[in-house]
Amino acid sequence: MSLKIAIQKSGRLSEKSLGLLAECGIKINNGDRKLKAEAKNFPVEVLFLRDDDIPQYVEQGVADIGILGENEVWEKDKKVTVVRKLGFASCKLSLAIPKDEKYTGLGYFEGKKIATSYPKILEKFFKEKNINVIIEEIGGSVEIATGIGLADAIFDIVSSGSTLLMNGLKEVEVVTKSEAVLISGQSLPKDKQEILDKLLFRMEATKKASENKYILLNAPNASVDAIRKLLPGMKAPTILPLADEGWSSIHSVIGEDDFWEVIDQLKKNGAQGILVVPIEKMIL
Ligand code: PRT
Ligand code: ZN
Repeated sequence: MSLKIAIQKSGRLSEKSLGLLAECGIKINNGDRKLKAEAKNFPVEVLFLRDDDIPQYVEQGVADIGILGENEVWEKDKKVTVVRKLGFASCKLSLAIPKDEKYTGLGYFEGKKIATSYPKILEKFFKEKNINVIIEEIGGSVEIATGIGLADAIFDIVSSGSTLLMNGLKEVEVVTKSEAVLISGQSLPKDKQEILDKLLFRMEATKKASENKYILLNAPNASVDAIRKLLPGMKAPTILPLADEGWSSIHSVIGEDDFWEVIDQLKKNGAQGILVVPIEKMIL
């Protein structure tokens, strides 16, 4: 029994998807880029597919879970469940028009022709806004559609914005934002669900670890109380006496986002020899 995970064969998501599995301790040997590979040390089998096909395979149970952009999940609209957001491959799905056009708000698009690879998402958006548009579905190179006279505007993925810039376009509306997600079929058999739960537990431990740092410092005993309040830690900080009389060593965990600010306050309270080190896994 193994859990079948579909990931993108080659593209923007492939390396990060494999990296995520590796961080969870799942080693996959796919040197020759086959269609399938078994993990060595965890009951999973990885299927390498085009991202567009992943929702369908997961709905049909050919794969049990999959990793892909949320934009593809919305567009394909299959019966799958988003189990977890993964925090990579973040992008916007935006409307863009030729840069010299005067943009007057969403009403600008009434009766306009818009080229996109995401017709369903776009149709739903304009339907909700009660605006009639003509949607021209194309498979790729959407950014050239206005330049060659195929459409008045485009709806596409935007990341840095440089593709739009290079094609003489400007972003005028961000319709939605997307990132990589983990999806599963709507009901997994119990034994597969158990493997998925283990995998999710590992992902959570890895994510928590990346958001936190381990901090060690020395402080005069008189400051220990003040410093304890600054470093609540997972339960409470560890405080150990130093060989030097009157000094203690304090160990704790601190959020990646807070640590610069707290470090200033620690120094004000007499902390010395502050070390901040990465955490590999964190289990609460
Ligand atoms: O072959 P396969 O079908 O598997 O791959 P694909 O070509 O459909 O997808 P791929 O690998 O290009 O992208 C996979 C997923 O990555 C997408 O579905 C998004 O969820 C996510 N993602 C994140 C992006 C981008 N950022 C991105 N910048 N996907 C595409 N782009 C393209 C965009 O289409 C446009 O052409 O990059 C260009 C815009 O980038 P900037 O930086 O110039 O704005
Ligand atoms: Zn694709």
